[in-house]
Amino acid sequence: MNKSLRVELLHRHPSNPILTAEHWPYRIHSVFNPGATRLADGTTLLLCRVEDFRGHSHLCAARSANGIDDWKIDPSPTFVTDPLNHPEELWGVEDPRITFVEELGDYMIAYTAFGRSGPAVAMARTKDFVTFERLGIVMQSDDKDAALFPTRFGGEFVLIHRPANDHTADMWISFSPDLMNWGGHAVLLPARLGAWWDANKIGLSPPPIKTSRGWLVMYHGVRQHASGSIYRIGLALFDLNNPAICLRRGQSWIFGPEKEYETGGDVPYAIFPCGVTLMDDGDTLRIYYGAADSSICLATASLIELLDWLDYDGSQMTGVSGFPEERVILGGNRW
Ligand code: BMA
Repeated sequence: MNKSLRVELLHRHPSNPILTAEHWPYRIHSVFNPGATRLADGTTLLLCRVEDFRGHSHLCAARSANGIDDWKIDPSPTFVTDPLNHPEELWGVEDPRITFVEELGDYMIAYTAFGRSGPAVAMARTKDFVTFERLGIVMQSDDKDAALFPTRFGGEFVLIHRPANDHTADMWISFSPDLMNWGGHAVLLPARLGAWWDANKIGLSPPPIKTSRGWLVMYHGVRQHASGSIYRIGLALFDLNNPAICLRRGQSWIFGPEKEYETGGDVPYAIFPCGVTLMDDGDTLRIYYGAADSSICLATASLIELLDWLDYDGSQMTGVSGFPEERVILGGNRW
């Protein structure tokens, strides 16, 4: 394919990877999949997944005035596992997604707690990324890739998450009056089938982004092939007032592993964004992603361009994401 004909929606920062194990003030194996937010003073905070030499992960905060370099990294782990009180964290805490909930005055962190029963979705709240209050498991295993919406809908908090079984991993939506009791579970966005880039296994990437046209959701699709898997990123748009309704879903992926730091590392061909920030121009997104489970990288995108692209490449959805139709038309099993 003529590379000049390719649509480049996400632009890699020239100084990628922006954070690696070498930057860390203490001894670690790798750093990847950071949650991101901008603090009240404009500082970018990354809550990074850090893997130690046991293979267990904890979270560590890195702060930067410009969100690109000169990171001030906490001198010791910021959010460590607490397996005595929270056995679900026995083997680590992973992949945080941060949502500031104005009503609570807190940053809510949805993360993967990895314990004997498998990965589960847990939540914690903080005001300062120094002290944290755990809410514990909110979705039992096997579940991950979760983030909270910043506002309630119809009086309820809303969570996107990704329960999985041996055959399928679709994105789900759930509702809660108090962040503890969850119900109204429904498939939000199903994995496609067959040859699609997002067949069989998908999951939320960063938390949903509010736009004038709806909630823009970046998600990862995992394509299995003979020598492993390829993680790629796609887009979908959900109704502003009812985020259970999918308005459009992109057909093509918009970002995939290409650079050496994405195709080589502990888990080659894995790109995994968990954090996004919006710049003061109201249009530029900074997407922070883990590359090959080995480093942290940055890509920028224009919100307007992403929405325009969805108009062009996306299919209009009716009901629940075209899921039943595809199952009937394409036939076959989901695995
Ligand atoms: C996913 C998650 C991510 C990880 C990716 C690639 O299932 O566990 O944390 O980056 O696999 O290994």
